[in-house]
Order: sequence, then C-alpha cells, then structure tokens
Amino acid sequence: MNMHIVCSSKQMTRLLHTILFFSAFVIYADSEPVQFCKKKCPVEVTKGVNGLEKVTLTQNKGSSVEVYMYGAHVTSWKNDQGEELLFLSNKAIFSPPKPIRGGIPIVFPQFSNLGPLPSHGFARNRLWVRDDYHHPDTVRVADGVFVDLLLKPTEEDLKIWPHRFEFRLRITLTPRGELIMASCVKNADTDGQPFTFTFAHHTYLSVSDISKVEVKGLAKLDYLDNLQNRTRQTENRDTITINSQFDNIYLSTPKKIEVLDPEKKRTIVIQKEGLPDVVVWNPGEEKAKTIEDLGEGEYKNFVAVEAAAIEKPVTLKPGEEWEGRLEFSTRRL
Ligand code: TA6
Repeated sequence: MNMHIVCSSKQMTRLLHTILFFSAFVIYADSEPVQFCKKKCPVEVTKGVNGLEKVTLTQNKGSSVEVYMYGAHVTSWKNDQGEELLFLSNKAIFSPPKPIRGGIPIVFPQFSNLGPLPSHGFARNRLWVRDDYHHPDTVRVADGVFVDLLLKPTEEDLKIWPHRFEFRLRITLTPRGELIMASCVKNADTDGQPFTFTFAHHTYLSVSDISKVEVKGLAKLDYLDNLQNRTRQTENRDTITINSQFDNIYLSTPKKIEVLDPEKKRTIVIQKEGLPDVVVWNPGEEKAKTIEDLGEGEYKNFVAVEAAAIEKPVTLKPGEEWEGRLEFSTRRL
C-alpha cells in the first residue's frame, strides 16, 4: 500500500467526496454507498457494549473487524473461518476513561511511563471521530473495506500535552481477510514548535496457551528488559517462548514477525513499516492477578506483540507527518 494515502492532503478531493456524500466517513472499495447495500453491509455502524459506537467491517468470505470509536480500538478480527484472532478480556471495561483490555489499543503519544503523561498516553481513551478526508488513490490501493478515523487534541489534552496534532488512522479489511492499520500523525501546530512522541499498537493476539507459543523474527536482536529497569540485552534464542512474566522491547526489528500457535495450527504474520521496535509482553500468572480487568487464567490466552516506535522517539516539525503501517495475516501451520 502506498504510504502516502493517509497523509496527503488535497482540498479538491475533500470537496468531491463531500459532494458524493460517502456517509462523510466510510468508503467501500467499489465506492458503493454504505446505506444502499442489499445484503450485509460491508461497513456498519452500530452500538456496542455500553452503547459505545462500533464500526464493523465485513468481507464476503466471512472475515470481519470490529472497531470502537472509543480509542479507535480494534476489539475483534476474524478470519474467513470465523476464528477470532485477537484476545479480548472477559472482564474488559467498556467505560471511559478506562482503556479496553485486549484487541489493539493505540499507544500515543507516550509509550509506558517514558514521559510525563499517564502510562501509554491518551489516544486509547479518547473518543475518535470518523474522518471525511479521502484520497482517490486509496480506493484502488486499499483493495478492501475500510474506515478512516481521526483524533485531534481537545483543549483539555493541550493542557497535559501542548501540541496540536492530527492523528489519522485507516483500518482496512482486505478481501483475503488481512487487517491493515495505516497511521499518519501530523504536526498541525501553527506556532512553529516541533513535538516528539512514542507509539505502539499494543496488540493482544489470541493464543491457545502462552507456554506453547513461539515468536519468530527477533533472534540476535538487542532488547530492553522492562522487568529489569530497561537494561539492554541481546536475544540469544532463535525462537522466543514464554513461561513466566515477560516484557521486552526488541529494537530495530525486521519488517516481518511471526507468532506460531501449534495448538491452533496457525501462524499470525505481522508485517510493518515505520515501526522499528516490537514489544513482547505477557504478565504471567502472578502479575495477571493484579490486573483488575483480566479474568482468572486469561493471561494464558494472549501474547501482546506490539509494533512500536520507542527507542528513537519520532520528532515532527510544524507541518511534518509521520507514517506507520501494520498488517496482520494468518497462515495454517
Ligand atoms: O507494553 C507492555 C506494557 O507496557 C507492560 O509493561 C504492561 O504493563 C502492559 O503494557 C499493560 O499496560 P496497561 O496500561 O494497558 O495495563
């Protein structure tokens, strides 16, 4: 996918799409207006848990994605066979300002406690809006159903992080059931100040049993061990397996990471651009007990594999844009 699709800005395009009234926010790949679909709509807006607005993307073969406007949070991704690929806690609290436990929280503009903000920043507990900006090329290159979301700071946000940003996120479900998250952050500050942020897609992948899972693609890499004051170490295993609390930030990782689940007989393939680091996290049995919105024993059913930009924070001058892209697909083992 062309990385410029989310960021480029053209007034004419905006105008054109407004006139065509593509529901002011969503486009189907063949440009069919959402409200006229005869069978199941490829893009549906409904009320989810606690009445929070939810967008569901579906493909003919059966794959689907659910996204909450609260946090621009993907809570479900199913393949053609209807298998759920993301973990969502049974005790997830769908009640702002608590972030949703599971799915794909957006960590922005601060990863963990690496700055003055609350841990993991605020994007995951803000209400995003649907974005009315589209570029014609996107219809061709996206090749799927998608929703465009936008986050801008409120006056309250500016008090804790005084930077006028625009965060555009396109979430696409391809005809083959792949999930694509394309992010664009722009420095929209007019007073000429650069800003710096860290970022992660805090993805909770659904697995049969954490102790059986293998993460491939991180061999020989340096990592920061979050459980040891982020001391820098080198991974000497070819394949990562997890048998207790685990919280490493792998640095300068390859573009492709694979998560093998022998019991489910499937591999989840993660491909990324602009997101050099990968956090691998699981709380393990003891720590899990302290996480109030995680059900008993649920720690076994997920591994967080988080495509991120942490070690080298991103700095944007006024008008500059940063792009990140993440793609998930599955393969039978
Ligand atoms: O990304 C890993 C991590 O930062 C862990 O250290 C762990 O605390 C986790 O995220 C969950 O954070 P949360 O704020 O969602 O409870």
